[in-house]
Amino acid sequence: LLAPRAIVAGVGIVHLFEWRFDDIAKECENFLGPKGFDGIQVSPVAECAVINGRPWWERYQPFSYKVISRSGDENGFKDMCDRCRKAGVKIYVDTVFNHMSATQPGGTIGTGGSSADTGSKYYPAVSYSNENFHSTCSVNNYNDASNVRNCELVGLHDLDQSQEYVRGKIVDHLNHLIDLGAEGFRVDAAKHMWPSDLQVIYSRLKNTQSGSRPFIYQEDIDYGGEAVHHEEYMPLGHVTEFKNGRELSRCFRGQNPIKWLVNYGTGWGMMPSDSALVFIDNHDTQRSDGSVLNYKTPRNYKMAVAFMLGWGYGTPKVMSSYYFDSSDQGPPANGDGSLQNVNFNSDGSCSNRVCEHRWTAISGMIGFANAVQGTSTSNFWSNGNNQITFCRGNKGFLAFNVENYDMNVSSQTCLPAGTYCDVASGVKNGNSCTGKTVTVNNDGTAQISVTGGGEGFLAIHVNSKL
Ligand code: LM2
Ligand code: CA
Repeated sequence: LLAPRAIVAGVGIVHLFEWRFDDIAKECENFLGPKGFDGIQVSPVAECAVINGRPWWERYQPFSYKVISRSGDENGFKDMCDRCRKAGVKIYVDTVFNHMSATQPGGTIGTGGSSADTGSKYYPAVSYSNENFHSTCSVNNYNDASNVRNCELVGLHDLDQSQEYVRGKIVDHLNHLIDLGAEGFRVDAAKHMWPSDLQVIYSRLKNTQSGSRPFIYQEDIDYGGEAVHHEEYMPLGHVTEFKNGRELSRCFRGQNPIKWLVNYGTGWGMMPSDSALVFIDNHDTQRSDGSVLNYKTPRNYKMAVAFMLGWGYGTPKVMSSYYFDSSDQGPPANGDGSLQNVNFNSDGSCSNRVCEHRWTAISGMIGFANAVQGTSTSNFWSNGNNQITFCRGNKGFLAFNVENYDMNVSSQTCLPAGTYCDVASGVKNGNSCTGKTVTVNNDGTAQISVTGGGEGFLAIHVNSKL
């Protein structure tokens, strides 16, 4: 008999954007579990419209609540949930229930073969018909909450969640995903639904297989100045904090001195840490928002992600992308339109995807975030401008250099004496480091150098000690 594998409570969600379920299951076993990731955001799993050119965004146009998409079917979903759970990794599903599809050309079918008369808002495979939707109008006035919530977002037929019938269909779908093994949900377009309706829907959800309430994070883009506020959603679950990506991108592009990070979080007008779901870029902003960093400027990007994972504000989510040149470009696909399996190089990087989550500096910071769980930030030091260092309890130490000159300082690391591997530049491998080493003296100080040629930051922690 095999002993049951311990469920490791990890830190950090990774969005495996447009991955197949079979690849995700393997990634849990081979990489995410061992590295200490908490969970995965999977792309919408419900049947959606098959749209010409197979853009990624067809998945935000549901045709039914059958679990069948280019990622796989219901059996594949369940198998993935089971295998990831055994590896200590949770599955969070991106769920789309603000709307169904927009009006599509006649003859368009869903990824599971279902048909719909989209022009008359008739989706027999759910089944929804015209009376279950708000009457047609366009979301075009963000100063008016009723317009935002009762009209169509970019032409997507807007469901009326105040109807008991509609609530029932949504609840059944989410509970079915829980039965199959989902541990939580990203709620797409939460801003476009009434919090009072969401509250009813969430309250009817089952506990998950791990015996807890589903982890819910609601997508609300709120930079301030609009009618809908994230405070309305905070009592219901976590809420996306979009300011995080913009602010940290400014900092790590050298547009705002990083000395100001001393009170990063609520001190910067962001929501309370225990409500905030934070990320640098997501699948939308990496394409559409030039004010956020993405994989295309890797050095700055890694610094921003590292700060997010190392500082301890909010629940962090890491993006894992495919390469794109234009915003509509779909994921790597085979000639028949099916999603390509993810392939790997001998160094562990992906060959047909970006896979930011496998970058040494980023997976290393997942290890850091696990090691420093439960500690607070202390000993913040800056050079008065663009170099900072700080401790996380006596578990971890971080240094960032955004100056265009080298950083060479003697720092208090708050760590026990010894030799540590820098997880920005390498990993601990037996009793040596593949990257830089740092020697901590008996008084906790160490000589820290962060130079132009490297990653722009340095991170050591108790589990990277030789
Ligand atoms: C979201 N969060 O609230 C998703 O993060 C975002 O990716 C979704 O938009 C959006 N809400 C709706 O679920 C994406 C994509 C849009 C795309 C929609 C629907 O960003 O560009 O809209 O999915 O597939 C596309 C066309 C748009 C057209 C619409 C309807 O780009 O021009 O509008 O389909 O045909 C006429
Ligand atoms: Ca709505």
